[in-house]
Amino acid sequence: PTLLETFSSRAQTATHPLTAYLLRLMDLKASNLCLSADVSTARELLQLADKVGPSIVVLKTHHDVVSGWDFHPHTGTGARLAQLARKHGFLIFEDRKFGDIGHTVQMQYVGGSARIIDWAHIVNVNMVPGKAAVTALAEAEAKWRERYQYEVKTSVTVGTPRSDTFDEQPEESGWWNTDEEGQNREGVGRKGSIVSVTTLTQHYESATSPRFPRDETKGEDCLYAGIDEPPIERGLLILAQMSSAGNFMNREYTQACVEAAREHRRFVMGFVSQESLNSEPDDHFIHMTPGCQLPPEGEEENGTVAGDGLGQRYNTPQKLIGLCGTDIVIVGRGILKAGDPQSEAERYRTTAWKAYLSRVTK
Ligand code: S5P
Repeated sequence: PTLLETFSSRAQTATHPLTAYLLRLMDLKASNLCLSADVSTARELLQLADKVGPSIVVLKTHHDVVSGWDFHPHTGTGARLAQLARKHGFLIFEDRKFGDIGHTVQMQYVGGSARIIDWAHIVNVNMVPGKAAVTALAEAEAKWRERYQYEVKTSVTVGTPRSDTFDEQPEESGWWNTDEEGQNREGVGRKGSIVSVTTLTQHYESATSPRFPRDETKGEDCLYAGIDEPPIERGLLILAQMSSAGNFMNREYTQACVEAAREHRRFVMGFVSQESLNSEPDDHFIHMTPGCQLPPEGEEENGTVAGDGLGQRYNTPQKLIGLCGTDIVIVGRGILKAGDPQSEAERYRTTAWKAYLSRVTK
């Protein structure tokens, strides 16, 4: 698309279903703001997400800087974030910057305590190890989705469930592979017990698992009833350019990122970059841009704001959205350090949205 094309029109042509969804959401909420929720406790994170939720379309996390992160798959921090995401209408972007060989990044994406894929709609990759990291993540997502769909659809009963409430599950409960009729399906219950897949599905539906979202989004506690749940497809952003001074991502490297994205259009939503990288007619990528701040209220804007003394450089939404042609600004400390983050987020939302409007009506 050209820089003049509106988000709602791009939603029609986007290749990735989650990108199409996000563009519709942006149009609906009049927001192209992503909050980088870099706070240090899970409590702060959840409070912040609830307060700032109405102003944003994406909430970016670094789950590994948060103390007290609860890893429970259905009631933990990820699941609760997913619930807030449905309530306010935003997507969760775990800024994990995967940067290892394919096999390792697959494990980091779907496994471990964090099980990132279960609660994060979007993740990103640092493509330094090569394109295989992108292929590997795409493969892991496809497998995960297949299993998700299988779990939702299947209704085979084997054995009896141990307990009706997840919250009461004892320490040793978790995910186990069941055998016999339940062949190689994952189950939840006391180690070794066989759990019915039907019951599992019901469990999920009654819990707040992001993998089995409740219908409540369409209910009254959803502020954005005009939009359905996001599609189950997960999305990847390739880190193609960085905001920090002296980074090593040169033109050639950025171009390799664009090529990798083109090779995986059904999984790669776009880029974390400092400018628009769409150049061919088939490029329908979305661009999210960190290193963004506004000058203090009342002060004149000239495109840049002083850095943080640790290499971070800042440009204004007007410059990034209006001139460089990116789509979503990612703002952390600009909002977090304000006396009232909620109203500061609104100030960023309106400024970034104005920059978008003036770009498409040029
Ligand atoms: O090039 C980049 C890419 C990223 S994802 N530069 C960045 O600053 N980021 C992230 O954006 C960074 O990890 C941090 O979470 C956020 C910027 O935060 P701020 O407080 O400087 O706005």
